[in-house]
Amino acid sequence: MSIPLVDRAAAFASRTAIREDDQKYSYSQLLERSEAIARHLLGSRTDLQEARIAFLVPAGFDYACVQWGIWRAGGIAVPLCEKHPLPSMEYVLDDTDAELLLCTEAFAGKLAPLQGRNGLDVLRLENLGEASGPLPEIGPDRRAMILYTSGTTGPPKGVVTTHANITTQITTLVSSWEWEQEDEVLNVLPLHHVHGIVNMLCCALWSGACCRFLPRFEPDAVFEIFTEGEVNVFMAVPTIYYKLIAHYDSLPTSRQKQISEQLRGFRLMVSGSAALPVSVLEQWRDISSHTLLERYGMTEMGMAISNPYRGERRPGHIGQALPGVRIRLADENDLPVPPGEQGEIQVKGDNVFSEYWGKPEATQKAFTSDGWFRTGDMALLDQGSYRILGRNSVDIIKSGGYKISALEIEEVLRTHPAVKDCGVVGLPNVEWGEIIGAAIIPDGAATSSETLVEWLGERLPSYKVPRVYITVEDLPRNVLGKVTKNELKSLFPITGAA
Ligand code: MLC
Ligand code: AMP
Repeated sequence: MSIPLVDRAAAFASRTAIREDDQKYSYSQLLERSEAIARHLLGSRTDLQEARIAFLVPAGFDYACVQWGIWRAGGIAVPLCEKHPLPSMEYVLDDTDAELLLCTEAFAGKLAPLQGRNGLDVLRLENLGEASGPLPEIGPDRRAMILYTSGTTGPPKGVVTTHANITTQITTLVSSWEWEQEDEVLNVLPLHHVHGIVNMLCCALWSGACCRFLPRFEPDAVFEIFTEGEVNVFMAVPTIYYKLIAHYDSLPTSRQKQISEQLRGFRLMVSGSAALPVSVLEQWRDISSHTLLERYGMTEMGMAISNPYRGERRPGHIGQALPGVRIRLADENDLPVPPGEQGEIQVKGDNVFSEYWGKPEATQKAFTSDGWFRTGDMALLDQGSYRILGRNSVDIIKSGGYKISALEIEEVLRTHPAVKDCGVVGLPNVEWGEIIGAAIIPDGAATSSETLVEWLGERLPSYKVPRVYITVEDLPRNVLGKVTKNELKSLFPITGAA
């Protein structure tokens, strides 16, 4: 047994797999380089036996080679995010007990303090030596990847997916969205989440298509690439479409016409990871002549529900269950709700993850006694199409497509010497989905929001740093003493609600 995604690549040998800057890399190069990395990782071992290998490399050819190299050596790939400060990376490295952190020269300085931490080796990709020997056989149940996601309790949890899970997640999308060899997808998303990794990179590579990268999202650069005329597939979070629309509106009419003409020829444009405002869908339709295909997914299961590739895409709806994915709406007792009533989306299928790394209790709680995965998202089946109504926890925030735990931010904030207590909430915002707000009860003199932003930025990824601050004498609470978050939200100024 081996890894289907890798095995298929030989059939596409001379085709371009990855484009980055002005460089094109073929499937043969990807196979060769990932094999060399796998051999080096193995050294004198015959199989990494699910050792956790963390890596921080730019999105592009190196990323794909390292991911495949780890898989081919039998390890578990743990991608880190360059936007994360060291404490966030340390958390992941400690939690996974990673034996090695692979990085490129660009990140070596930042990561140097981690050398030797709990026996961790930090190694530069450029310094990998030559090695030889056979690669291990990898079965479908082998754990392949750990991605971190925020939950309602405690710090982020590592979502473990096996090769079988990932293969199912890929093949479902490849067939449903009719991926083709001739496709070229532009990938501007971070590569520590499924949207960028599975939906774009892996689906493109499965199909013999090309995945093109931009070092970071920048609207002008995206339009520049669009009008070169080679990209024909685009997928992004709603915030990115919002930003592209805002930029388009600022361009001269002649340039707008050029962009719109090019976009009309695209095969597919997808939005997901957060609710797509109907206003954004409509404005993008005016610009591109495309009705965005909105789909719904989660780190724990890849994509589960999607509007059709062919057929009516209903604005404000996420569509139908993808093939092979079973969906039900359930009440608080995990019983299916009567038709037409709202309930929690629960999911079964080979796409669903196997466990939270090292957290058997959290894993158990995530599933019902009869094996359905509890997503925590509330929905309604409305004339054959699911519509998301919200989440069953007010403490989960989605901002810019990132899932963020209010409780995690509160815990960090409370360690600031000038913060006696605090409450963190997500405030509706048409650009970001939600924008993070923090209500602070100061301990003595109030600290400026700039100081708090800077202080938090050293401890949390920037997308988890609250952008709006208010000072309060007390937090609204119910009779049990629990902070009433909806009431707390109403204390904030309006910040661009949809
Ligand atoms: C950044 N900024 C924010 C912010 N993030 N402001 C409010 N809320 C936020 N969440 C501000 C910064 O402070 C900065 O302000 C300015 O925006 C630019 O910051 P940046 O970091 O350079 O932002 P940018 O690169 O433009 O990022 C926007 C983005 C990014 C949309 C590209 O958020 C992103 O990549 N999101 C995608 C996340 C993702 O892949 N999610 C999928 C999860 S998987 P200033 O004032 O300093 O200029 C999943 C399952 C599924 O959900 O279904 O797919
Ligand atoms: P993550 O944990 O980052 O994978 O985020 C998964 C969450 O993103 C889901 O539980 C939903 O709350 C949200 N999500 C993904 N796609 C959509 C969508 N199309 N509409 C609304 N919410 C979405």
